[in-house]
Amino acid sequence: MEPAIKYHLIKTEKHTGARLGEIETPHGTFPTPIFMPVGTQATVKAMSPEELEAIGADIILSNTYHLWVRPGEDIVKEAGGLHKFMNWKKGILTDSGGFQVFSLAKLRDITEEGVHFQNEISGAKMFLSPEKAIQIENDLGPDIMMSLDECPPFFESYDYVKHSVERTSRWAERGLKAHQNPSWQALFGIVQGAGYKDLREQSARDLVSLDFPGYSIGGLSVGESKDEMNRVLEFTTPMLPETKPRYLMGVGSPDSLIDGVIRGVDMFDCVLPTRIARNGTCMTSHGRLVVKNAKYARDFTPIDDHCDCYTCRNFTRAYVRHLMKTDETFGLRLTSIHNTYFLVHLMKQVRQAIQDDNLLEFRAAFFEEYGYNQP
Ligand code: PRF
Ligand code: ZN
Repeated sequence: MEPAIKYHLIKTEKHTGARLGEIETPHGTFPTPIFMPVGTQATVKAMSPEELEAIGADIILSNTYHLWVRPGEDIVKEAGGLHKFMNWKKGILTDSGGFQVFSLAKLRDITEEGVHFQNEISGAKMFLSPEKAIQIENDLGPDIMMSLDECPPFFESYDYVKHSVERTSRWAERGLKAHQNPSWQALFGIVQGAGYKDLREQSARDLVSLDFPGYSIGGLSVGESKDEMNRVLEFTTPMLPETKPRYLMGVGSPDSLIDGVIRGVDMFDCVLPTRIARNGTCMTSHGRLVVKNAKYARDFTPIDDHCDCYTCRNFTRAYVRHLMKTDETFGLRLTSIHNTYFLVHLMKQVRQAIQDDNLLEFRAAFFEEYGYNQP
């Protein structure tokens, strides 16, 4: 059987582990490394699919957990799947729901069978098992789906993380068995293990032996330092097959994207650009800009003079500030479009730098201009 997705490694950058590649999916082929905007509720907040496509987004992330709770995967299935339901014609990846249950539900109980928790909206008792997560994802119909995993706190004890990793491996195997559509939906396994090298190794070994079409790296950007994250990535990516894509979950600050790519990561997602956009914070080539600040009241220049997005081509800081100050929804659209464009465009520049074998120079110049400390 042909796999649902195909990864082609085009080249590895000369001085780093950065990979230029391509992923073929049933909804188009996209270049890697790539940033995936987050559309939790089957919408990337404040943006239409047409706007997303104009920005250059090729694949978005959505959430099993949220769509299971509302409107229910049966309704999405009846609509003809998530692509039809939301009218998005390019790639979709869904997270499995485990991480959302762990971060959102107050009352929860993890057992070998799965996770019991209370729905925050209705108060109803719910149960998510590895098989249930797969059934929901099969019904939603994304191109790429995730196994149910447990994401333990980064500084959890070795013993706890060891048992957790072993259970996540068993859950991955159960999910693989339950998967009904391997010919058109690619199921990824998720490597866990917190900061413990041997546990990351055990997790990677277990999952690689199950031969997933791609591997996610979970359990990072959960409160540890950037140095810690880079240290873990540095030893984890070499444990994964060169022939499959690697996806670092929930990471999207510009510095972490670049540092992840340098360590061999191919895919990223994060709510960061859209979330901060809605409170008026813009990412620019010169660092973060809080557009609501009084100093922009009479600033008739674009948010970012280096940016070619719809917002920067057509509107000024003064105007966007006014919209944000008056709670106009158009303001949210303009800042969301700009920030999403910024990260999608950053990854385009990163791919060019890999092509040109000058990613470290690109990093140094970008960090300098953005105001990050080096190295
Ligand atoms: N597991 C899953 N989703 C996630 C994570 C994880 O570890 C993270 C951690 N950064 C974000 N989203 N399933
Ligand atoms: Zn812009």
